[in-house]
Amino acid sequence: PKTIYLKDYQAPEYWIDETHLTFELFEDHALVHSRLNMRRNEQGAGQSLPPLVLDGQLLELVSVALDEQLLQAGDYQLDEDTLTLQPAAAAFVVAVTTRIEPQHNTALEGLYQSGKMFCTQCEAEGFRKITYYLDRPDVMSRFTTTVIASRDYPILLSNGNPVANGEEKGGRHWVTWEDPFPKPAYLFALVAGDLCLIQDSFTTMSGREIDLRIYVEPENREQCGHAMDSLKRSMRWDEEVYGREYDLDIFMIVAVNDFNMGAMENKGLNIFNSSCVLAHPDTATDLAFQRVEAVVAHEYFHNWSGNRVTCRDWFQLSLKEGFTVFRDSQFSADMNSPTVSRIEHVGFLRANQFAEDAGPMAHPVRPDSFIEISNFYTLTVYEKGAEVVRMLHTLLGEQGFRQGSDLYFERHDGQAVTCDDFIKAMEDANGADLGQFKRWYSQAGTPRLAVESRYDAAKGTFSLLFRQSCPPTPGQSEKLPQVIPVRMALLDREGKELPLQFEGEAAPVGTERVLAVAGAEQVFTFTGLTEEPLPSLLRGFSAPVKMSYPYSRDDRVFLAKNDPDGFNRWEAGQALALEMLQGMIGIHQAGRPLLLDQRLRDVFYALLTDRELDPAMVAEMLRLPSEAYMVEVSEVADVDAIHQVREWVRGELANTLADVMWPLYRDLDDGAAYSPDAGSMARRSLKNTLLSYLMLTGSQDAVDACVRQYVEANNMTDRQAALVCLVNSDFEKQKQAALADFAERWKDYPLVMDQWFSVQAACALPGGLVRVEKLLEHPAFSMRNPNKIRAVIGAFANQNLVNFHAADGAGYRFLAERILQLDPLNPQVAARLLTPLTRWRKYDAARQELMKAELARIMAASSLSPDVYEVVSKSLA
Ligand code: HT7
Ligand code: ZN
Repeated sequence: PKTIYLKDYQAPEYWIDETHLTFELFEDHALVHSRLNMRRNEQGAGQSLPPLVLDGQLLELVSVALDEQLLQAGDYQLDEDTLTLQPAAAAFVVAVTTRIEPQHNTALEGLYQSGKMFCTQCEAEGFRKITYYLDRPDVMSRFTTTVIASRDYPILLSNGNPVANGEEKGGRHWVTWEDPFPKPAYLFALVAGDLCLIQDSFTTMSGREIDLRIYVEPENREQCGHAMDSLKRSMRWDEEVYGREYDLDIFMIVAVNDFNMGAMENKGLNIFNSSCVLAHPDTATDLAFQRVEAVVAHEYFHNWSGNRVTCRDWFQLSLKEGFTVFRDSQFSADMNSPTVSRIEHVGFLRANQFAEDAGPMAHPVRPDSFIEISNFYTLTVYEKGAEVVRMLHTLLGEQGFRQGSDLYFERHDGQAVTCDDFIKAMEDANGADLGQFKRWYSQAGTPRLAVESRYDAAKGTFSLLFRQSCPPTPGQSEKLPQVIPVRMALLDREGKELPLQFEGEAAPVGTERVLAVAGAEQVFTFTGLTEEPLPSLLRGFSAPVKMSYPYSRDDRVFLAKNDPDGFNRWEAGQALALEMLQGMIGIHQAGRPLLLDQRLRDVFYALLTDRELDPAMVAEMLRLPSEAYMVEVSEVADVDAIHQVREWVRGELANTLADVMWPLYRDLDDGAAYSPDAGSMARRSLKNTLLSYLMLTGSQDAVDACVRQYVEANNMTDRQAALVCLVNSDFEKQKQAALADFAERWKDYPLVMDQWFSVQAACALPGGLVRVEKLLEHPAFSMRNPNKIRAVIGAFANQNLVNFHAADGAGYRFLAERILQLDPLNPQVAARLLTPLTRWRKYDAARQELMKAELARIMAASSLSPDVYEVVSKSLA
């Protein structure tokens, strides 16, 4: 496979002003007729006309015509990936007919069938599997699309507005759609099916009435209310916070069951994985409700950050994805608790993106090269990219950032641009120099920020010394200093924020500031301090770095109880727990008995007995650092020790605090009618965190409460939480009864069965692999459905660390076999499943050998997809 480099980017030789498509859909194939009004790119004018090289893959070419002349075989060249013609004039029309087989498209890229529905997924390079085209994001065209199908498919959709429809002979009908906004092919969409419609409307800030439509399979009709509500709130929020108004007359969402990712922002016709649309209290957990809200918002926000202003090339992917993730995280923070929402994001980033940044697939937010672009829809591009935009927001301030985004949208509306263009708009709107800041786009790896302090009592000064570095990553051995915004405060002995005055300043300015650390070493000195303060650093995780400061355990306890910044209270509690757990892992490995430092118990006691605190915050603070995060921060991760010590600490906390946990659990388990509001979600979150601790006591009272909660729950959050506790317990009878009941109750609900699968696949009790192999044989499991693959194989390999990393290597072998089985069917999903094997350097020598052997076995297989080849070859390099 060929590597593609950012440095080789060249503007296209031709533009496509208009794209006219006609799809004839049949039961065993589809015919796609395209008519492209093309024009030479003036940049190259003067020289002779270059050949026109159209992208196309897995297509059967039926006919090709140039300016209405049907071409013969010798008039064009056809190879596996391209169709080459020689135009005779600077403006011309190409007409192509291709034959494709959506029914056999298991890769779910291009036009495919999901159940009885036809749908498309064109990002990044799926359009070339539909017809020959200039399939690159900088070629933007106005699309007109006609879909012709049998009456068995009453709903025929594409981008834009419907402009005509009619009947054909033989029970067939057609609809024509016109999209007035030029767009790249990756935003093209088509849907045909027997779908039911949920309709609503939205009045924009300028008074236009937008027709909102959600199409789902009829049995899901009752599960769309939350998505519709989220959509309306997203539309209003984007107007209020970014001044962005929706531009077409219709906005459509379609839910499909077979989808490689979460959703897709096709212009005016978003296609969603049904897991990101459907939500009903009986079938979806609070977490699923929040995900629906976030994904609906994310796809909607793309209408501006991605569609109106798009990417010049795929190296710029974070231009739209990083910015849009930042926008959706701002929205989620505004809709929910901002602190809890940030805690969840940061927890996810640190456990997962940091691991990617430290592994063989590490790459900059704007990668320099790739083999298969689908492999670069990564946590680095999305999540770290969003952190980069967040840092801009922190450095420029709310108003400055808004001025920058206004300028960006105004300047580049209708264009395909680069990350540099985004930064330039931010610079120009603020008179700022972001030259050094741009290194965040080009340097991979997670920077380290070591902080020390010096207090000079005589002078009343307190200095913070910052030292930054960044470890080498593949292809980048040396790194230059980056601009690291550190939001901070100084606290007195009561935890009060002190006024902040830099040396040289006439008077203090506020009690919280952002320090822009730009040098490899940099000192900031504050004056007017009559006692040594305790710094509260990197508040809200103001930069995606690994920061260290020599806090004592008592400092951490103090901060966990007293920091006025909620995020840093959580952070101090996590750091305290992590430090203790790491110490205990060493003790456990040495075979010595474990003992719990009472300071952690004291922090927990304070949280459990202060009824003034936000229950969602308490739930977050009662959660110990995840196993995945503990692996990430380990030099050599001993997954068995991590699991055993962490569970032992959880058990100790449960046993010694059961007396205060029980009354709180009972208060929260008040039998109240279900409500989806944030307060009720927070109470459920704390209640279920407590239940999981109480179950660790192994008492009859606990299992009785758990079974009762399972049986009496009036919502899926409580029912699923109880199921998780039972599945992870030794109460065999109650466990089997709950699993059987759940499967029987929800056997006709694929998304609920996904939960049933993943709860079991993630269960850390011994025998995990045998259980997972049995799940693969369950009639509801299918290797053709990405959600099922993620629910069973993904949950096992990513969440069930002790079983996946079993010392005999059986977990690794199992995963490698599944990847080899899946690769010919769905390369994108197969490549994603590889992630846990790519992390082999984290483990002991014996496991490293076993993991590498499985990677080598995959590498040796014949005809690997470029997707899997790229990940495996880079992992072994
Ligand atoms: N922009 C969308 C990306 C996407 C995708 C990429 C590769 C393969 C399948 C895909 N489905 C969706 C989703 C988003 O970020 O909004
Ligand atoms: Zn996106």
